[in-house]
Amino acid sequence: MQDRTELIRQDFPILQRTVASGAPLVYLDNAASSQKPVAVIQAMDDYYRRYNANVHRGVHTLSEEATAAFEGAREKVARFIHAPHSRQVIFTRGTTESINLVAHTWGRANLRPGDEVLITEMEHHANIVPWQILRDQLGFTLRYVPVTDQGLLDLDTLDELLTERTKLFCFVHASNVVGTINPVDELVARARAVGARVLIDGAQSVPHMAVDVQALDADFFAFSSHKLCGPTGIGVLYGKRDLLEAMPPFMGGGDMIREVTMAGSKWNSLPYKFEAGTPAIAEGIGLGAAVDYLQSVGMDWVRAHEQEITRYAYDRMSEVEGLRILGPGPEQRGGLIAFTLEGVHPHDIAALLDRSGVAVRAGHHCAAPLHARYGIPASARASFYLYNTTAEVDVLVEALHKTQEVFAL
Ligand code: 7TS
Repeated sequence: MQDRTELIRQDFPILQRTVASGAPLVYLDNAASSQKPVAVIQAMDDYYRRYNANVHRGVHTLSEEATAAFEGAREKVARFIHAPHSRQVIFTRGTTESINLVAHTWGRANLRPGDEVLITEMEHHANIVPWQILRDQLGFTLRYVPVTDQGLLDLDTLDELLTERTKLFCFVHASNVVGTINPVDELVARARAVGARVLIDGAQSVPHMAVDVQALDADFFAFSSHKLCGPTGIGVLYGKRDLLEAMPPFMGGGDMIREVTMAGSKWNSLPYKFEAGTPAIAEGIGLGAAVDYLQSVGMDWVRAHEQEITRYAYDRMSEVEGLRILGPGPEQRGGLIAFTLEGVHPHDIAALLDRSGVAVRAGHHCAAPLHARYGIPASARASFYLYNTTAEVDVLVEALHKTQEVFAL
């Protein structure tokens, strides 16, 4: 496994650099954004150098080539997540926009006072705030599944929280703070039993494990390209076809219409109905290259590698005195560990780790309600990906010991 990782590391030029202190980069902030392999950088460079043009418009060679590459990327993404058809893959700016799209279109068309939307206490703000805004406008009720001390969803509460009033159940597949991989099958089955639709936030799952949106039976599924070795500025909303067909458009403009007169307009077919304006073309092509890259490595390998690193990190970090890990044991989590260190503010942890070349994130990770649930304002977080090694975990643990010594003085 170690040899394979060394080969993978060579695909990521940025991993060769040092940081301001002169230490080699140990990049453990993958839950915020991942690094990019040469294949992705080259695919985008190639588009700009050789066939840069707008898509879906021109009949000239460059536009046809750009359209073929952009739509080819959509096909790749569809196969990657096992969508029945690429027209169910809608390109957005990212997970945040995908969830807002569902709120603005499906939500507005289907939710009214007396209805309930159920989310959870472990959601990223992207899966909380759009529902709060819509609730304030439409007058439905927003409810939250509580999280246990161990960082699991408290499923005992579902009997009371999931009722025939629940129209939509939105939950994160893998948490960006406690790391928990939620029991999607059970959650979807419970939603189905009361006739609720399901939206799954896959921002932290699709980059790290094989995902089959049909097997999960998701009605809506959202994720971002930049966390899976692709560029920023593009992401995906997958939806069941009948739902997407019935939904009104999101934004109005070019590409999303079939016909426009001064009296009114008719909408284009899927996925274009939801893609107004010139899309992020280079980014779409880059995302396609990222999917190819991850598939060439194999998502089962990525998951197994991260499990090994996470188990190792969990054990080694547990040795550090005063260090408290948020969330469940390594078996129930994805490849990240958020933690606090007694007597040291998480921002100070991150700043001191940076001196040793270790990049981690500190803050509430856009999950303020979850931190409030644990009675802490912030945490530090190490998050792993396919190119990380156990040797890098050793650098992290060594730097954590140093941090503690600095603050013990
Ligand atoms: N949902 C989850 C579970 C996330 O982790 C994130 C980003 C998002 C939604 C939003 O994704 P975006 O691409 O639209 O911004 N999470 C993080 C994080 O944990 N640190 O930085 C970004």
